[in-house]
Amino acid sequence: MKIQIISLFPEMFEGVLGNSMLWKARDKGIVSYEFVNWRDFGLGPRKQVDDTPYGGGDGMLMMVEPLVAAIEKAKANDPGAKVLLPSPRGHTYKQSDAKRLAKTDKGLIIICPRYEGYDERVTEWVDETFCIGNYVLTGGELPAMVIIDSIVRLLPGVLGGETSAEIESFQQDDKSVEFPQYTRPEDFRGLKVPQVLLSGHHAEIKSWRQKQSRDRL
Ligand code: 4G1
Repeated sequence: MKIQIISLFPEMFEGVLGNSMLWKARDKGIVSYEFVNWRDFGLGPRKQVDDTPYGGGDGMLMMVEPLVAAIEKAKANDPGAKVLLPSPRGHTYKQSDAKRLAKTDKGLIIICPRYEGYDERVTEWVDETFCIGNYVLTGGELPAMVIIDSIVRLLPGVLGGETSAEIESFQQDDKSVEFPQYTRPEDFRGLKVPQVLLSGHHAEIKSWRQKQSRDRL
C-alpha cells in the first residue's frame, strides 16, 4: 500500500512512522510512505498556500489551487489512490473504517490541513472525510497519523505473530471497550489481581472479560 501525505510539516511524521511496527511494515515492503511537498505548489514568489476567508472571520484557510495541484501530483504517482481528508466536519473515524481501508488494495493520499481549515471546493477532489474526535487541533497531521497507524497494523503480514486474536475477537465492530488486564506481581502494595484471572477457568475468564468490556471507566 502506497501512502502519500500532503503536509506542510512532514518532519512531524518522523517519530511515528519511524516506530517499530510502522517502520517494519515499510522494511518488509508492505507499505511505503511518501511526502508531497505542498509548498512546491504555492502561488507567487512567496509560494503562498493560505489566504483569508471570504465573508470575513479569523485566521487563514488553505487555498484550493495549491492543494488541488498537490493532490493531482499525488494522483499522477498513483492513479487509483483514495484521497482522505481529516476534518472536524467529517464523520467519526471508526475501527470499521480502518478495516475497510486496510482491505482495499488501493493507495491512500492523506491531506493535512493547517490554520482554520480549507476552501470547501477542495472536497470535489476528496473521496472520504474523517474526524477523529471533537476538540480543536492545530493541524491535520495528528489525525493523519492516527488513521495511518490504525490501517497499517491491519495490513497482512504487519503484526506477524503479535496479533492479539483475543482482543480483536472482542472488538465487535465499533462498540466494544477493552477489558482490564494485569501482569506480575499478583499483589502490588495490597492491590491484588482479580482471583478469576488466576483460576485457570477459561470459560469464567472469558465471561468476566466480556462483562468488563461492557463497562467503561
Ligand atoms: C471547529 C479535530 C474547528 C480537529 C470545531 C479532530 C475543531 C481532523 C481534525 C476545529 C481536526 C472543532 C479532527 C479545529 C482538524 C484545520 C486544521 C482544521 C486543524 C483543524 C471541534 C482546526 N479529526 N482541525 N480546527 O480543530 O483538522 O480530523
